Amino acid sequence: ETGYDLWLRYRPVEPAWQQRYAGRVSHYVVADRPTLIAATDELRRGVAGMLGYEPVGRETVMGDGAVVLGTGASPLIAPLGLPLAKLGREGFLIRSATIEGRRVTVIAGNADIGVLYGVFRFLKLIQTRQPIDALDVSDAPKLRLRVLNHWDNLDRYVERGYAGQSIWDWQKLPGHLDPRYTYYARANASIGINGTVLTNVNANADALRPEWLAKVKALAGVFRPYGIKVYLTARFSAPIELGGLKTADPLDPQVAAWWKAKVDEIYRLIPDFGGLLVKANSEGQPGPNDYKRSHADGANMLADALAPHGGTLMWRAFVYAAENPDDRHKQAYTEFAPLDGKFRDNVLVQVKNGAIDFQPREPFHPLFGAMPRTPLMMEFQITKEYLGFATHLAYLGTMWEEVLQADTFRPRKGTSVAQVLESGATTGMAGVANIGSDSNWSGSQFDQANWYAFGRFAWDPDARAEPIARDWAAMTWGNDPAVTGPIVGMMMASREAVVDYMTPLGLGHLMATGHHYGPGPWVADLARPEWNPTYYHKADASGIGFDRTRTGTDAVGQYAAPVAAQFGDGKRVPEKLLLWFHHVPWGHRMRSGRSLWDELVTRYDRGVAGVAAMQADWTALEGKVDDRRWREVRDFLAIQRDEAQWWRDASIAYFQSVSKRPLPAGHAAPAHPLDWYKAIRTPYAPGNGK
Ligand code: BDP
Repeated sequence: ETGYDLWLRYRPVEPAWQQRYAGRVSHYVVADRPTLIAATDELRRGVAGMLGYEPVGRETVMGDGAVVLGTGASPLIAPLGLPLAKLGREGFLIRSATIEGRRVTVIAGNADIGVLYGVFRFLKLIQTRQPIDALDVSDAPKLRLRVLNHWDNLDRYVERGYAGQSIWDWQKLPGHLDPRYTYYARANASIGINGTVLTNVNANADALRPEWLAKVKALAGVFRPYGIKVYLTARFSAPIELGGLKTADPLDPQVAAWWKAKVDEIYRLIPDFGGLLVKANSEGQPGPNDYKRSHADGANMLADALAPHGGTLMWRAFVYAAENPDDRHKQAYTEFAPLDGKFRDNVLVQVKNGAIDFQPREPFHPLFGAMPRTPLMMEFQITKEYLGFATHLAYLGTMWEEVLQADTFRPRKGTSVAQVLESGATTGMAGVANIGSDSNWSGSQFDQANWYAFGRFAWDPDARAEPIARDWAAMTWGNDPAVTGPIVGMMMASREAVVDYMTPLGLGHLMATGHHYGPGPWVADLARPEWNPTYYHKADASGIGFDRTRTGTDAVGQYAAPVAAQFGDGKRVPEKLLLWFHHVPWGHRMRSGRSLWDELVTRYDRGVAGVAAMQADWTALEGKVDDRRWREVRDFLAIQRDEAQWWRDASIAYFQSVSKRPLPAGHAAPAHPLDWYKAIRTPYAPGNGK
């Protein structure tokens, strides 16, 4: 196995289960609309793989074991009076029922897409060996937009992508539709993803040219039956670059007219086009600020062009400016919070989970809860830009759960980030994709779990990481508890291990220049202060950490008062965020009784030990999982082990040069002097392609 099959492997079930399941899926009742055809195709494929025979399609119920698929309006389902109303357009219901005296399983939705989602859930029950004899399952997504953001350039280079080239083979589109596109759509539909932004947020206006739109239209055609809409990124200066205008000022009527015409053109080609995503005035991208207009001015102009077509505008809040001397943590909030209520109804402001940039651990972004009159959507990064790329095993489910369950205290105690996302008319979650043309899709077997988990959290932000890991492990590695048990254990501990060996105790952004891979806590020579690791850790002879308390930059002041009080109090702040918010003396007594310095060293070692433990668990699985995937994971864990040690040694060597403290007893000195680590030029590591 290469991993290409993802979690849709559909391998044969054990004989005892085969007997239990087979009687329940003897045939299915046919349907002829595209999404229902996709649903029945999937049912056939899944049953053929797992139960060893192809169920046939019939016009009506022919006997026990029929699977009846359709909407509440279908003649066989309507008389059952199923409670579909509250499930919305994408929800579904799976119920064991009797039709014409026969025992059947009904998979119903209000729309065809619900039926497709229901089929995937039904198959998952078999994949995870649940009984299917007396089913009454209903579910509906809690968020409306569940989208992948591909940071894919038109030349197929994927920014921060570690899984090969972009899967969009633009050169062969629209003439050739790679079967991989359909597989991609199936995989996404299986976890409820219903949108895909095809192009990089660092946008190229060319994507909006007619010849590219023809390619986009072809992809949209493949994805449509699977309930997936396509979106594009809009380069704010496109009216100049493509339209020959002198300005891209959002308040200039000619500019607005250009965008309106462009959007109309897109919808003529793709009537169900999803909308646009914009990165503006951020890291060199053009935007409304270039014309002294606000982000709301820019967003609303584009939103107005999309509104007549039902399109959505996603506008990113990831901004920090070179000219702004303020703590980078504060800049997005400072710029966006005052714009609350100023955006059109079809705008979603897309906010990263933390205020800096996808670090292994960040506190939740203070904008969540701070813009009650503006729909906010979450942006998670599935691709592991700051967590060791594809080779390091880090299951992100635990990180996302931590953020989603954080209490914003806005408007009151008990309002989690998840609840903020779920409130409001338009809701959504975006995930920066980790998908590429590698045979395993995501660059590593375990990174598939992050794609999978993203879909599950977008469907239900209140989901929990562990059951998701269990489902993924069973579907991806088989149902033997002796295999899934250790795998889930590895996954659940993995991200904390990365935090420990890279950025423990609330540190962040400590990587060397040019990539976001190896350690470089000493780097202090980059043009913009906030690009330097020293800006983030502020280690000096007196201590380490970024003072964001009231007497520091007062970033804590952007949180609700009780959160600010907790984060701002050195005694109450969770230790895992201590150095994010406080500059702390090296000798500070930690909860463990150790000094901060000793604790820091202990954490680094704990991280390395965590990787060693994963290696041991994986070694014990040899022969229990297929050889090729087993070896790939083994190799990657060995790389991760070496690099965890590198992070640990380089970081300790550097911080010791500042703290001037001895290592605590039992903790080995770095293998080399500091200069040795400083001299390392990270071997090829993909950057941002700029
Ligand atoms: C950073 C990446 C950069 C992205 C940027 C963004 O390093 O490549 O363009 O975020 O989100 O994490 O816009």
